[in-house]
Amino acid sequence: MTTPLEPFDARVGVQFIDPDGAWHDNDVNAPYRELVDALSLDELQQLYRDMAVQRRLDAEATALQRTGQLALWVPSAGQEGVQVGAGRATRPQDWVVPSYREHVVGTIRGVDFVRILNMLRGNSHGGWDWQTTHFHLYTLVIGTQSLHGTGYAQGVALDGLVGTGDVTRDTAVLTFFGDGATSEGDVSESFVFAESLQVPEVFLCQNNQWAISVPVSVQAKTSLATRAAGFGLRSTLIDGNDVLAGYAVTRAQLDEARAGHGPGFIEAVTFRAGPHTTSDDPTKYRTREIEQAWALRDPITRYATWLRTARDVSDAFFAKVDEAAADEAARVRQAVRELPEPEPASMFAHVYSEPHPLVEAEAAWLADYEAGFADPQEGAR
Ligand SMILES: Cc1ncc(C[n+]2csc(CCOP(=O)(O)OP(=O)(O)O)c2C)c(N)n1
Ligand SMILES: [Mg+2]
Repeated sequence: MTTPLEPFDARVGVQFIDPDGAWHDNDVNAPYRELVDALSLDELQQLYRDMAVQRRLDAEATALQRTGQLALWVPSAGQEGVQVGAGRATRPQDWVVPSYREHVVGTIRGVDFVRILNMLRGNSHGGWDWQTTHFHLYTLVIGTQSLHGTGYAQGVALDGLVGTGDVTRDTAVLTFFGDGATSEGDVSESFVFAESLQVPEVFLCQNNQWAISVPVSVQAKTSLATRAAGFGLRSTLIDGNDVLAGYAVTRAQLDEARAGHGPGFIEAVTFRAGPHTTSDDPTKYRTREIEQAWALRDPITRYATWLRTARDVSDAFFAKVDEAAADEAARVRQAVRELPEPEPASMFAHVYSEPHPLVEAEAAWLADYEAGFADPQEGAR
């Protein structure tokens, strides 16, 4: 049972707010300071609201899975800092290519959380409108979305949507994956293509310390940010549990990509506080001591402390957020229970855009099989 326990080293990575909620200025975060200073109090509070509501929804979704309403839940508790920061750093025209854990990025982009749970209930292979939200569908095949993101970013560049100087037009692709995914060939290939073609893409690696039961210390002997720099990517290490570092660095990296300065990489050091999924039992491979050490670095508590002490945010604000989170959880609970059952044949729709003989044969087999359960008396009544 091994995993790094060292505190985040703010001498090499970007961190504004430390685990105690204290603010830091130094040479490493100085280039991003202006972006943080530009945030209004409303925007700062929105970052908190996003994180706190998602934490509540995470608990709700776990309960829904445990009561048989979902087939599976993929928790994101502990990772809200970088996810919210990065989601809020995108511009409307940008495209997000997620893996399967970036639920709050989806809701920030306008996806109803219920649509995500509809998929995890087993009702759909996807089920949200990625074209209007610019939040692509989840992929469970580790690392493959990295290549999709690079191809998409190449298309964006071919469409002339890079480096025009128009902030409402210039577009970047933000691609998410985990620490474990960096060991996949697809991710290395996407780095090579992105760098050689200079596509407008930012790779955001959430190093949550684990690839299911395998600690990152097994996958890499240098930091992942160092490895990415070896591919020539503009690479930045950040404290992924500091929402302001997540926001400012992603914003700066996306700005560079949109301006036509090629791809970038962010390693966000964070921690998956819960299990890999509801099918996993982390007590089998990590100690309570590790979980407690990381709980002290939680992204939400440190940010709340900073908002209270540095921005005089009052108890009333936090109480209102708790209320809003409980209301949203209640809405989601009811909506999930009321989701209509899909037609079995719908699983064959959208596999290919054109009719496909193999899919047609499988659909016909299922129809025949289902017909075998028909009540022979039914026609006679
Ligand atoms: C190609 C492939 N290999 C193996 C798996 C099984 N698998 C599912 S999640 C996972 C670990 C991924 O870890 P990481 O990339 O760190 O992302 P995290 O789940 O920690 O967010 C593995 C190996 C898979 N889904 N796809
Ligand atoms: Mg991981």
